[in-house]
Amino acid sequence: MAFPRDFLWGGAVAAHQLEGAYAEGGKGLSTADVMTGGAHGVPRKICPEGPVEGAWYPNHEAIDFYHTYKEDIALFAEMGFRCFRTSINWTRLFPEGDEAEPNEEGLRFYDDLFDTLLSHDIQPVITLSHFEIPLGLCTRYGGWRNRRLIDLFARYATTCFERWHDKVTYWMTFNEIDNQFAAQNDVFSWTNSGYLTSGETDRKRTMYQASHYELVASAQAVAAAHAIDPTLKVGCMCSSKLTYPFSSNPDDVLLADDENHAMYLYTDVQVRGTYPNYARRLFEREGYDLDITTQDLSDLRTGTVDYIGWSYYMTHTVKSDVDHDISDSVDNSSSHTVKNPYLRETEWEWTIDPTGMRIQLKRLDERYNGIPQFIVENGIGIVETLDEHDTVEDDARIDYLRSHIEQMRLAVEEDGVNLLGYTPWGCIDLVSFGTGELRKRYGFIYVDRNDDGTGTGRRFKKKSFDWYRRVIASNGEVL
Ligand code: BGP
Repeated sequence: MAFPRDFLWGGAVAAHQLEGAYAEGGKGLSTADVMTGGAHGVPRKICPEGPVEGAWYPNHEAIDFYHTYKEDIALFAEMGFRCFRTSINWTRLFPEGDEAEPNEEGLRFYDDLFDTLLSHDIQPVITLSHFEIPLGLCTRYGGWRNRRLIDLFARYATTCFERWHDKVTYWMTFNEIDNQFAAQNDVFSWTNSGYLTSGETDRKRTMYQASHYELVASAQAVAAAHAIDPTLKVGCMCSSKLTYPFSSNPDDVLLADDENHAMYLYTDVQVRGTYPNYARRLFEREGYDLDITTQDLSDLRTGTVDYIGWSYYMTHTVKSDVDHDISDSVDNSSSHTVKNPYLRETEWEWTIDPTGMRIQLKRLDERYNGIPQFIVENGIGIVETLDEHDTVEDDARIDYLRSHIEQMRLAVEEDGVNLLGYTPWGCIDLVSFGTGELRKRYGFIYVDRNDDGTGTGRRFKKKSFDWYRRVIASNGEVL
């Protein structure tokens, strides 16, 4: 038997991508609520002054999970989910981000959500900040470039641990903390940092400063969780950026090695509790002169994580004699990126590379002496419509997930990797983060809702629904 008996099969979502009800229950505005929909290659844009009349904000209603969660969770239970990863909308608890006391109505929503999950024997797996922060913290303090956010996050995190430590065992602090630097242009800044780049002169320094404050905040949260309840498991969450050399040319190999630091810098700090030498040298060389105190370094040492949560969608390939101009890029891709001739791609040009998942599992296992890992996102976005039988024959999704689960099994069985669980992304169709569209679908459950606002909101089981149910029922034996 490859997977442990208690392996956490489930699915993953993020609050602002499915809850909707963006202004209900005393909720304040978050950065995600003022981010326009992108679509067709147009970058999404943050409107710091608040939602603009006529602009398209897909997550304002999303799939209305705020009102439908009981029915949706019943469907997850039918698939046999053992866990469900979602995030807490920080602004349901602290509408502006810096209130002294949390909003009771927001707390009650999550009380009920977690109780509903537990009544179906589904463990909540909770991310505290998934690519959003209260807009107030962004406009008043400049988001994570301000040290003040460490304390404000600590208050939010402590509120959550105190309230739910007996309902939630597995926590993550920041979603994809290594995805800090999205905006190369001056249009917006996305991900978890919540600072606006407009007028920014030294964006990379700001990025490392903001991520340092987040790393300290994360470490303090880990320590606080353990003090409140030593049985809590708090992980980091990174986006796998596995990068291959294009050839055996040592220059390509060396380059790929360095590019892999884009993720490992963050796991190194959070697992080992100290900045690696290559990061220190980078800061010195670039003259970043970051605000890093002795107390910060001690906090990092104390608050090391219990496991590594990570997302896996694709791999990258780099070539040393290629150097594209990426000044307009809105993601954090490398200027040395080339196509990998061995890999197919999705409609969004994301490579499909199941073996890469096993390679990354092995690397993290070797780098961090067998630390527990949790694959908390994986999946394929596809444009889909309901057929005449009110279903979607999503064989491409089944193939994608099957091939990844096979590699995961090999990593556990052959390589001895300590894997806690697997939660495919977007287990129910939701708003895509990158494009802001509903048409990029990931779910086992189809939601009848379209980007132009039409649709009944009804839920339909895709072909993959039954397939995944059998996977879980057989503990990964029947694929
Ligand atoms: C990850 C994010 C998720 C999710 C996923 C898929 O980076 O953590 O929030 O959105 O990517 O990406 P997209 O929605 O752009 O297809």
